[in-house]
Amino acid sequence: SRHVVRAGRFETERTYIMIKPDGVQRGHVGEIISRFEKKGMVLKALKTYQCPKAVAEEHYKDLSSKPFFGDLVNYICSGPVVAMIWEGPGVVKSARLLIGATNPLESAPGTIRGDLAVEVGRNVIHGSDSVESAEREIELWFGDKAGVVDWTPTITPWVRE
Ligand code: IDP
Ligand code: MG
Repeated sequence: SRHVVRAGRFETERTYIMIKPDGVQRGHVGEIISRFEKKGMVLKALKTYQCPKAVAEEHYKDLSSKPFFGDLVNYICSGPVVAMIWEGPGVVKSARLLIGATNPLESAPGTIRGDLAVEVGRNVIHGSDSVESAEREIELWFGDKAGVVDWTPTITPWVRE
């Protein structure tokens, strides 16, 4: 019928978004999820997770030679994270814009980091930096596919043309 929204009608991409332990401890989970929902992105998976060191090291392996790598891994493993997959048109770049610059003192007001953080080592949230990184990170954090749901919101034609 004309009320049925067919999956696959719209071009989409996926990104890996993670609320880091400081964001969870400070009670910003709801606010952060709300920003992605309001934008029109679609939540495809969500879990709380106590990250083992090996997963944090693999996630940030490109930064393994940096002097802050050890602190970064300890930070990510310092408490539960909220791991998510979000989908939407150009969602990788769009999410990075919502998140703001890596250093929260340089993130624009209105961005998540610009509004909620002051230190690069406590910058509340992660978002994949490319489509390739997103697919790698989704495989790393959701490789078992548990909680990953392929669905299309019925309001999609009011968000997508
Ligand atoms: P991104 O999270 O904006 O993509 P990346 O350069 O990929 O930034 O760095 C990953 C994470 O490593 C940052 O979000 C931040 O938590 C941490 N980090 C980056 N640069 C520094 C630094 O100079 N000192 C301490 N931590 C850093
Ligand atoms: Mg990065």
